[in-house]
Amino acid sequence: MSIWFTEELHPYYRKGIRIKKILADEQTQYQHLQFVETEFFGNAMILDGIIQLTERDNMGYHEMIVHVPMLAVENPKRVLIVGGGDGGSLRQVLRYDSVEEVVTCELDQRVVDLSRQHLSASFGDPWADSRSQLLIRDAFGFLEENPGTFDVIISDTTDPIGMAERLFSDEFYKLVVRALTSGGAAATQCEQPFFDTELIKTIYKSAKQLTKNPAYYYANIPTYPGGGIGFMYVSDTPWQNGLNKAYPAGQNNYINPQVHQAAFALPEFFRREIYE
Ligand code: SPD
Repeated sequence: MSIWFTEELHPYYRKGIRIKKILADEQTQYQHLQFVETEFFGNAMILDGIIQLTERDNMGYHEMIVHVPMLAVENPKRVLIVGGGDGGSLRQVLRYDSVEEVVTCELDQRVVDLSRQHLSASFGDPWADSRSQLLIRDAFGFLEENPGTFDVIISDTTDPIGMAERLFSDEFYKLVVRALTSGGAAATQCEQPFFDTELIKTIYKSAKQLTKNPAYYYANIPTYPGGGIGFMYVSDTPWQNGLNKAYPAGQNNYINPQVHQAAFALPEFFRREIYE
């Protein structure tokens, strides 16, 4: 079998990848969850028709959403991942020897179960690490119950549609900042400069009211709309604190010192929209 999977996140833009095999296809309590084997990108996870990750290009996403805040903070010990049920962010966080505890707050147990089955060749089994704790619950309540607790928070979410829309709200950012320790840092999945300018602008405004040094940065990921995605760094600690720090043990496939710095350089139309 060889078929094209076409994603239409936006009504004016489509992209496609060629698929070899459907590995899993089920309606969970929350969403339509699919795993497919692709021609070029390895296995991929698709939620409600939107590609969440592929084995071949997820490194740009997971290394950037994790290492930028982790390197900025001195010896991060307690980390919270909001979403992230595929385990890609968890795997990167666990590379740090300073980390004592990582809590992942994921709503859908099936995302974790099927990711363990279909992504293990790339991710291993980060859930088996004794420092990792999985909570199957909504992150809002957990954030409310844990002020001043986490050195790093990573919001590794789907797009702002349906139940995930709240994870892009001012209310959510307030809770995230409140749950950070002093000097702690968060990084959030923050969409695409061309397609989501207004949303990103609004989120930057919230982040600016809540912290001293928020900044937007970007990574290239061919299977996402527009070929990439951005992140909001949210902290009083400048992101530049993470430059020239030693990377944790293990191999990086995307981030290096030059990419780390350059990720914060924004195209002029977008820089103006966000920062002026
Ligand atoms: N438009 C696709 C956005 C996907 C963001 N979620 C990625 C999850 C990877 N852990």
